[in-house]
Amino acid sequence: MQLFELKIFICILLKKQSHIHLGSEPQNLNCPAYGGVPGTPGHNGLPGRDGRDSKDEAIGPKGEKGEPGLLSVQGPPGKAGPPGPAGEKGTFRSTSVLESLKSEIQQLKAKIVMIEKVASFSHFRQVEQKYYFTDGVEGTFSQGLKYCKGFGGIMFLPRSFIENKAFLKLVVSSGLSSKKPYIGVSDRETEGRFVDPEGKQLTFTNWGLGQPDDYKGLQDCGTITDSGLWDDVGCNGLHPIICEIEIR
Ligand SMILES: [Ca+2]
Repeated sequence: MQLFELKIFICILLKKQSHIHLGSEPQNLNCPAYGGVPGTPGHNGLPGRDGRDSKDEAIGPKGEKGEPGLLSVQGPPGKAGPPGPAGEKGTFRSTSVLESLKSEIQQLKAKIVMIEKVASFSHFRQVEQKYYFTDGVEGTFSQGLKYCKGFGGIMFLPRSFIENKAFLKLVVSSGLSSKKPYIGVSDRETEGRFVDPEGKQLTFTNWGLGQPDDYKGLQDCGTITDSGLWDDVGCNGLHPIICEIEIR
């Protein structure tokens, strides 16, 4: 052992003895040292403080988008906006429906009035929308036309076999069949050309055999016999008047 190494050994020995026997901190003995083998690297230290206080003001990258907030949390209402432009004029559909209903009610009331009027006669019969009625009054053909018109109807005129049959039943049931009631046909305007009360050509006829014969040139108005067949007679004779009215 060389002298330098011996000094080091003695110095270290003194340090240990001082620590063991005296229990005191090792004395500051300046032992000579020499370069030895490098030790193993120490552990990493604790993380440093956050960088808020750093003078480095560099801004970090933008964070991820957060979760949406609670829907139930509603902010206070905003200020009222300016009034919008005026809307288009409405269709008033409810008004038109109401007017339609009023019109239907008026029509129903009118029908009821007419039916009550027909029912007030001593004899009446209904075929579909047509009502035939009479109270047995007798008159001339012209009086009959006026009479029926006064009730809003016309002198009865069968326009089909069904109507002719229904009319005959009314005539029989009212006890008027033997008196040959007038029907609304005549050829007063043009001989041989029988027309209805409105002057229109007939679409249905039920003349008896050999009729109309215009007997002695004095028969221009139609009647119905108790067999349901038609016969032309004089227009000034008195015969039962039967009217018809169509109620839709
Ligand atoms: Ca005749």
